[in-house]
Amino acid sequence: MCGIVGAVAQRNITPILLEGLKRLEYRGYDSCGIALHTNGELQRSRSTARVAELEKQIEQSGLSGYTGIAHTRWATHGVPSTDNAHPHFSRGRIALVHNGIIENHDELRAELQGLGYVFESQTDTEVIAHLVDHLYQGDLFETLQQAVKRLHGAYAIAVFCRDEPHRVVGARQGSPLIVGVGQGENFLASDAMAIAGTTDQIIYLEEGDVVDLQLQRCWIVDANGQAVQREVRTVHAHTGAADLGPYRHYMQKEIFEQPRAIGDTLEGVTGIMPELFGDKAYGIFKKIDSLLILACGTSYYAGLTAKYWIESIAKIPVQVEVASEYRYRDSVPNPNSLVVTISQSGETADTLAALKHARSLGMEHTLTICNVSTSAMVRECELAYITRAGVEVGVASTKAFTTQLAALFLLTLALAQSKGRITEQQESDHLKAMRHLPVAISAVLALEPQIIAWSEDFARYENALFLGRGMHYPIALEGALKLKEISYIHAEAYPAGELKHGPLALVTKEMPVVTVAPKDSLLEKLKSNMQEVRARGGELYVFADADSNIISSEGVHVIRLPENYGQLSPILHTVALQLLAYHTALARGTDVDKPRNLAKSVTVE
Ligand code: HGA
Repeated sequence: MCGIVGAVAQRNITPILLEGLKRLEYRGYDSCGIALHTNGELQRSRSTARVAELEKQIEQSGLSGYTGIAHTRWATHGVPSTDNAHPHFSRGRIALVHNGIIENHDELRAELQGLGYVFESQTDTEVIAHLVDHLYQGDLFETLQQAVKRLHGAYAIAVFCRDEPHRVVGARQGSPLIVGVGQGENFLASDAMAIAGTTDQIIYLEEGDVVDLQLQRCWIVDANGQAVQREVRTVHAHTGAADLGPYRHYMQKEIFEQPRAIGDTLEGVTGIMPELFGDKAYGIFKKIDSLLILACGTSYYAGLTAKYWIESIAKIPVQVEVASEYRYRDSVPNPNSLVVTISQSGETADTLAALKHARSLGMEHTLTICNVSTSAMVRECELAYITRAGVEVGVASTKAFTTQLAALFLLTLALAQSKGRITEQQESDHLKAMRHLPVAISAVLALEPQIIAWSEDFARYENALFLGRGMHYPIALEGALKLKEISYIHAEAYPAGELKHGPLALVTKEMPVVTVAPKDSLLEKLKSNMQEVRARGGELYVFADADSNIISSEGVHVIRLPENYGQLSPILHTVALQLLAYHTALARGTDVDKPRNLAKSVTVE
């Protein structure tokens, strides 16, 4: 989602701002822009195309400056258009970018219009620019502190003023913003990766902070207006995604990276121990009597899969909640519950808010499974397991999901050990199976040609049903989500036993039914559900495994995964479903890495 970069320096910062925007591109955006202090005036360039286009535009105009801000926008208020793209100006004096949503924008707009301000965009952001201009009396830092008191909602803001050429001011509440401290220059950005290479000295702003950046000054006040010192950390952020190599899309590359990603995620795990999750994990795992997992989207399905594992192996009750629902509903808190958040970026606004909500209800023990070690989620949780998927560029999550599953399986084993519910032999068998995952995944990837053959056929459908049972039900959900995200085929997933309670009414020749069918205790029941589909003319696409004993016949297409992988089978079946979604999307000619309307890092509510 939106990305922010800002700089105050003694050199032309245009290349730094553009490079920062490129590094934030993976988050997803629909327009971009840059504003600079040039010859005593505010100048800007905005585009609804890619950052590369903006760069060309800037090369042609020769725009340069020592102070400025830049932005990638993922529209929430107002269509993606040049007028709605940030930076927004007010009276040629204030330039401002924003990430988040201002909930009282209507009220503020009416007030500012009453004062004579003319709005050029449909965004909520423009009200902040005019509000800052209205309150400005010569000190931008003071002004922003006053302005944010009028804002309801979430924001990360970077702003500069024509009349103070060597100053950029920032503020955050509910959206990420960091400061990069340089020598005689300072920076603002949505994450450390955006300015990696320029500085590795990073301050993570806290909720309510307002920061004043000048050439030699980085001054922060907290939500109460008190001056605060925030720790400056040395952060070696990844400098972005590697080349595509032989792959056509990042998603394909990331699917094929999964053996490496899972291997890296498990690297250094020499045995099962709670301390893998942090020094205090042993005491906490001993104490807790249940888990509350909070997540969104794909991460939510990882949580659902973990519920099956944890309840079956560690015998601890698990509740899994969609973060955006949990944060607003009345729930009954259990102070002895371990709150587990799952997020690829560690900046997912809904999950962060749900975490805070859980804490406010008295649940103090928190753990996160996250792919970014410097993220807000990791900083805010007591315990963490960092997956090592590497930068994920494709909007549809692949390697981040399977590495989350690997981490959650480790969590299952560590919890089971803490509760004395697993033998040493079982631990070592599970660990052996986990270590074999990279090889087992490679064998599934080798099925690609068979999956391509299916996808050519599959691409003609407009709807699809996915079925799974037990711990493969969340995998069916994830398979359906992948397909809809990137191919735009409407797909729904059901636990197969639910078929007769409704979705069977949809089954016709035009409704393919993808079935996740490994050999497990529910397979025979699943086979009956498959018969119900065939009896209505539905076409079955079955992902079986070496032991499932399902053979292809008319209307029943079967791809057999090479191994029966027991408890870890969800990970292997996921890989097959990812390939099906990818190749179907490819056959339909969609923009696989940047599906319409979606963003990678969901930093707004
Ligand atoms: N509400 C603002 C910014 C949106 C945003 O933060 N997206 O990630 C707008 O619509 O321009």
